[in-house]
Amino acid sequence: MLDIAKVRAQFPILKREVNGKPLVYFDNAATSQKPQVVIDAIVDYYSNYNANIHRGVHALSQEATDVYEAARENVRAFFNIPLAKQTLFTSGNTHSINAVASGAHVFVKEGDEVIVSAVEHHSNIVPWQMLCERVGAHLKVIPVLDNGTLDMDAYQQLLNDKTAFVVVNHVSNALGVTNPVAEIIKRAHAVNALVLIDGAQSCGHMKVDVQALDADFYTMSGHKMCGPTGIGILYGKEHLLNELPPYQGGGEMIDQVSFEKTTYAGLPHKFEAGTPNICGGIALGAAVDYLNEVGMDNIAAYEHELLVYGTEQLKKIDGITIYGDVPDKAAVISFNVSSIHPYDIGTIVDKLGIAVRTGHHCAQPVMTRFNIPGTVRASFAFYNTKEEIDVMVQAMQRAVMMLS
Ligand code: C6P
Repeated sequence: MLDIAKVRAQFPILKREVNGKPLVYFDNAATSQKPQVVIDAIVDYYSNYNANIHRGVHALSQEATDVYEAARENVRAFFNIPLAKQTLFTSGNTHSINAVASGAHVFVKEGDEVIVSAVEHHSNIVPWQMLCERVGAHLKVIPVLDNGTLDMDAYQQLLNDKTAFVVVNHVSNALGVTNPVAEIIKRAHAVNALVLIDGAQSCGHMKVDVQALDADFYTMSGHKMCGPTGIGILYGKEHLLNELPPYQGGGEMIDQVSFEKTTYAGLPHKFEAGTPNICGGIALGAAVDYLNEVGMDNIAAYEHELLVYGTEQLKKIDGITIYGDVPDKAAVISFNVSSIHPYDIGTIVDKLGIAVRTGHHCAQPVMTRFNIPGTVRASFAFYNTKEEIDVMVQAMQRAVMMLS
């Protein structure tokens, strides 16, 4: 059970007003808010032990290195990643996916097939399209059914001995639907294909165990799980990370450099060229500690309660269409009302202090599939309340009245 008043008190931003109204922040799928402990970790690093890591023998450098590596260990345990060296720090989910796709010519050859789903974010489409163009492979798409779930029969039909990679998000950011990733992985492995799961919308909202899923690669963004922007995680199976060429060359990722030949460092450094986002890594470690303290099961259960309540209340609005209204989903509600443009609704509710996202959510193929320009998207977090949902629904009703 969550003590919501206590939880909310830990997020300073929730006390502010927007346009003269108490902030109702329902844009958590874009980025989560940050608890005081994460803000404190950032201030503490820059105030007390700012130094570059893995480089200096001096005390500050060692202190920063220790805290940074302890943060990596926190993140490792949070996702049940076997080893710290498989827990790679990146700048975010987009970077993590690109790091795999840019070197994936070692796994995907000319004539091979890469399967993506129709509900992917652009960052889990475009890098794979680029790979396919580079190596002469073919991109195949798992279609989405009218209810927002993936067509698993069609997926089965797509799989064959040319399938080299399958890339799917755990939770769709455009619809909120949770995809059956364990089953997707199992079927892909049956044809010896590798699988990358984009965890941008699952991380921080549900318990994720990369080993139980048997994912080959799993990607996340720190800013979606109470951490800062500019930090993310790439998990990969050890033998695959060893095979994957480095994404960037530079300091820290090398073993020996000469003009004749350079050899690379081992994991995780091979993929961490240059001075990393030290503060971001440390703050993500603090975010993970915080989420553990609140409890991922508590978070998932409470957010589901918000989803059920929010869906019920929004359905009272005449002319509403919710996309992806299925039981197995995260606390994300994507909808339109009659033929009103989502942007117009978003603009009016913003005047009432309510932050929702409108538009295509960087998932244009989803919008094309449903023949819409975009949606209004309300996405909840564990620091939101049913009272805030009531405020949003009233505001939506007012906006619809004004725009009808
Ligand atoms: N979706 C949203 O409002 P980055 O920007 O690298 O942190 O994450 C990219 C990304 C990849 N996959 C999925 C499923 C995502 O939801 C996102 C980010 C935000 O929906 C910003 S566009």
